Amino acid sequence: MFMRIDHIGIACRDLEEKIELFSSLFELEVVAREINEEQGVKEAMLHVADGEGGGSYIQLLEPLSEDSPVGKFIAKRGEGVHHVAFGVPDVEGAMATIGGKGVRLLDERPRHGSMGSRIAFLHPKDVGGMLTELVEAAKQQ
Ligand code: MC0
Repeated sequence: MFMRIDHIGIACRDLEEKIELFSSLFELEVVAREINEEQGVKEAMLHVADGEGGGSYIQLLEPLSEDSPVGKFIAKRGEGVHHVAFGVPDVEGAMATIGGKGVRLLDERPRHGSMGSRIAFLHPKDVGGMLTELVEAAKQQ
């Protein structure tokens, strides 16, 4: 079920500066930008590759406020890898399966994620210290 990495989320203080860094270092292109008020982030998706089930991306995240999840993370740990997101075909199914293994779900139901995806987070303390996101990519029209 957990068949691919959808994206790696990177917490950054200055989105434009880090877009410049990642696109010049790795020749990645920004394919989407969004402000997600519910998650408290301004973000950009940089395309890495396409694969079975969907693409993979570097996701750059700038907090909208200091008391948002990414704002608190930067204050505590500084900039860097914030979470790893697995692409899944059915996010409710994945939540039920992994919740059944005793992992705490941070979302009772899927929320809105990048590029029209549906997402849910797992508690980092139950996943070896890694904040984990489940992503059901938007269906291609
Ligand atoms: C916190 N902790 C982490 C962590 N954030 N561990 C690994 N990776 C992270 N990113 C650890 C802390 O160090 C602490 O451990 C413990 O978890 C509790 O953290 P806290 O700071 O006391 O508590 P909170 O209130 O900050 O909650 C942390 C929690 C929260 C992970 C539950 O940030 C959350 O619900 N995150 C899910 C939503 C999210 O992150 N949204 C932003 C990305 P110690 O040992 O010190 O007790 S939105 C996104 O990515 C969307 C746009 C998308 O992909 O489409």
